[in-house]
Amino acid sequence: MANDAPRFTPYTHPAGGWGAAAATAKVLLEQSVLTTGSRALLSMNQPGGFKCPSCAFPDPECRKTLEFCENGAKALAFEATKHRITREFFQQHTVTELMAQSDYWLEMQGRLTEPMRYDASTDRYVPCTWDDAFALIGRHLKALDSPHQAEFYTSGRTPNEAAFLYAIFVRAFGTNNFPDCSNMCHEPTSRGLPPAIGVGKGTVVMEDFDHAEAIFVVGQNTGTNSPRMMTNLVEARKRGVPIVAINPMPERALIRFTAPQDVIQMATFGSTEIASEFVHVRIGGDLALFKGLMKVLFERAAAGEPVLDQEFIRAHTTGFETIRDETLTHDWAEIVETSGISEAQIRRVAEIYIRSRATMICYGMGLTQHQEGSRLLQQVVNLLLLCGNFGKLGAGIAPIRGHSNVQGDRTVGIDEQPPQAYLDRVRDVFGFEPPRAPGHHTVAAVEAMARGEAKVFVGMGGNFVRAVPDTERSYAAMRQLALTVGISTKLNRGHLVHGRDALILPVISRSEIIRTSSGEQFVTIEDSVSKVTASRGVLEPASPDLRSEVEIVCRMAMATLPDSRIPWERYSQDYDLIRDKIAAVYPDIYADFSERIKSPTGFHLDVPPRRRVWPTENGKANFLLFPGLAVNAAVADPSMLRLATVRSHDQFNTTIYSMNDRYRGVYNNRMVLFINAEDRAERGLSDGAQVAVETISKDGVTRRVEGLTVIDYPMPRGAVAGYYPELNPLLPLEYCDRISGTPAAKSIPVRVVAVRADSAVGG
Ligand SMILES: Nc1nc2c(c(=O)[nH]1)N[C@H]1C(S)=C(S)[C@@H](COP(=O)(O)OP(=O)(O)OC[C@H]3O[C@@H](n4cnc5c(=O)[nH]c(N)nc54)[C@H](O)[C@@H]3O)O[C@H]1N2
Ligand SMILES: Nc1nc2c(c(=O)[nH]1)N[C@H]1C(S)=C(S)[C@@H](COP(=O)(O)OP(=O)(O)OC[C@H]3O[C@@H](n4cnc5c(=O)[nH]c(N)nc54)[C@H](O)[C@@H]3O)O[C@H]1N2
Ligand SMILES: [Mo]
Repeated sequence: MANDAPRFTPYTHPAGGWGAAAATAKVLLEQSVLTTGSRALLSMNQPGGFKCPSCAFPDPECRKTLEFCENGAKALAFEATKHRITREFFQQHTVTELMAQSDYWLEMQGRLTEPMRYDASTDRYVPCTWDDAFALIGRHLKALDSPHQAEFYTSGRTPNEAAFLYAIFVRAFGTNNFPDCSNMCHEPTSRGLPPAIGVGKGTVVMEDFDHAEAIFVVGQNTGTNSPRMMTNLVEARKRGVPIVAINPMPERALIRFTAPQDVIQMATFGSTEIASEFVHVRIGGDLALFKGLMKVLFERAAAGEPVLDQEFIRAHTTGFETIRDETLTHDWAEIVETSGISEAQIRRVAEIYIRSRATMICYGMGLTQHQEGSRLLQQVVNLLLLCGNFGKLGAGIAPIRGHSNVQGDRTVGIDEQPPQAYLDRVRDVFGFEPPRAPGHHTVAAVEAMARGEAKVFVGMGGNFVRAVPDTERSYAAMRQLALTVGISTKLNRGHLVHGRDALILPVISRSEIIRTSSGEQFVTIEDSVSKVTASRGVLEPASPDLRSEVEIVCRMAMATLPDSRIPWERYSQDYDLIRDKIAAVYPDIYADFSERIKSPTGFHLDVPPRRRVWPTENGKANFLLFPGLAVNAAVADPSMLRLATVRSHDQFNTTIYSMNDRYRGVYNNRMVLFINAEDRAERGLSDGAQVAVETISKDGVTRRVEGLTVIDYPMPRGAVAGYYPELNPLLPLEYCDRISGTPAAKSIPVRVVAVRADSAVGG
């Protein structure tokens, strides 16, 4: 499917409902998996079955219904597809030819079936044995001058057992170079929250949704990216709980949503109004909004109203006066101008917050992907602390994670800045001295490749080159490498932008059975609310020549570290042995892992702030000052617009399921730019005009994407949006949050350039 002329038809139905049911059936049919797929769906997220490979939203503790959503079903259908990529496929297409195909086309070719090695003489991937593949990896890694010349990427589908051993292997090899997808995603959560509350994770569990008296959903497109959370929001609305949605895009599902499993509501075409307040914030305007809310609280407290939880603040926190005094320096005009929200609405939202005795704040990429994402999240904590919204039922902070095991991978060691205590445990348990210096995160890894320092890239899942910023520079950097290894289920761009040597290693997916000499194995994952559950695939592997991620890690280790005393071979056969080692390295949270995982509904890892215990340096929860109202550097250019790169309803990150974005009313084409009609008219453009977009930056590099169609959309003034990954060429590598290294993908300063004579150039 190519990009045809885009069609824009506003979606007037509630999100979810029959539209979602129809879309689910259609995709199962298209991937020819109606029977296997439907059978597998019955096991998805059920005790004894496998965890949905899509998002990290938790399962309900006691819901009896089928537990999947339209997009989970899509993820499964595309994983369980009947289509296969064979050696004949690679024989028919050179890599250069494949490079000319779209991401969508590559995905549609189906599952990878056997290991392949790049052959430069024919520009083709050719079959190779697993033994040869591991030998090649071992040879390259052993030939490096320093272990720091290798980068070991992880994407968040990799289960705990594989990630834990990968972390041990790479540290035994000698580096902490662990770029991972989290570095582009919730890293501000992992780095920003610890100084404030002592943990870099969310503090809520599923049960809290049933007790919250107000729920904030900030910078998250729930209906598309965490659809199962919609059930919680619908239930909360039915209890009369106010929901405050804060977003520059009026996302359909946050306005009206019908739960596809709610049969009565579907039969009567009813729907639930979701947001009681939709706050149409400007891109990056959240800081000003939060300060406005806090200002209302401080003003009313000063007037004698009991709006703050003084006792909690006294007993548990530090820094209150500092943030109060700074907040009060901002006047309303400044707050309203920066946030784009009227004082009246800010006061209304503050009223909701004040009345609620238990508030949850959920957030996604709309808050993390800014230049000061980490410090912005600390302001969310400030707001929660003011009313004691930690350590009580229904309250807390809820980062809604992306990949299904991205949180778990970090917990078990995928961390370029590992805590020294973890390294000590690794030394004691495994008997080697791990490297102590911090390694590379994603942006640093690309920089090391570009400088020619990094030589080897191993990708445990994911699609690194497509996910990272600055596409052109990143492609060039990858192409300089000596070896690239893609450990994957599906063909993607990452296999085509490769090093001098390159391998594609196909893996058994989440929904498939893993058999070893010790019998069928299961793996575990940790969801967004720190709950660990077992995942056991039910389908036959897509090909007999696939290997599990655990086995691939073990065999890379054996090929690279022949003298290692770690029993890699035994781990690859018996995953209980790996879980015993996880328990040994993390006695505080994973004690008795093998026993506890027998519970069909899993178990929660301890999150101390839930008990009002703060593992910070001073043992307190800390109000942290972030002066001013700006989360992104100012740009002195009157033509500047802020661009947010977002997901459509029909994609999973770099995997494109179709060219449509149903809830936003866009069909046939992803090369669109959502723009406010006034911003558009001011630039002399007509609705539907063809434009190019250019990044405004001082580094002398021209970053430009052509072939975009402008679409009038209810965006705030000065804000535009378009799709990731097509717009990644516009995002400069250095344009990231300093604390976490997370690229500021939601706030790229751009200008729009008309490309047709009939529409004048806008600045
Ligand atoms: N079906 C599906 N599910 C997924 C994924 C997928 O691609 N497809 N990806 C998974 C992954 S890895 C992740 S991280 C999550 C991502 O899930 P989301 O966090 O929902 O990700 P995005 O689509 O990037 O969009 C975030 C939202 O932020 C808003 N936004 C943009 N700028 C701002 C701002 O300045 N302030 C505020 N308040 N909002 C802003 C956008 O309008 C958009 O609604 O979903 C996970 N689940
Ligand atoms: N501009 C911009 N850039 C962004 C973002 C944005 O919002 N805007 N979002 C960022 C975010 S939040 C994230 S998380 C990253 C995502 O970055 P990645 O996680 O690197 O990308 P994905 O598209 O999720 O990776 C898809 C590939 O994973 C492989 N795969 C699928 N399932 C499995 C499995 O079970 N095992 C293994 N080994 N491989 C598997 C398949 O081969 C598939 O092609 O992108 C980031 N980049
Ligand atoms: Mo993500």
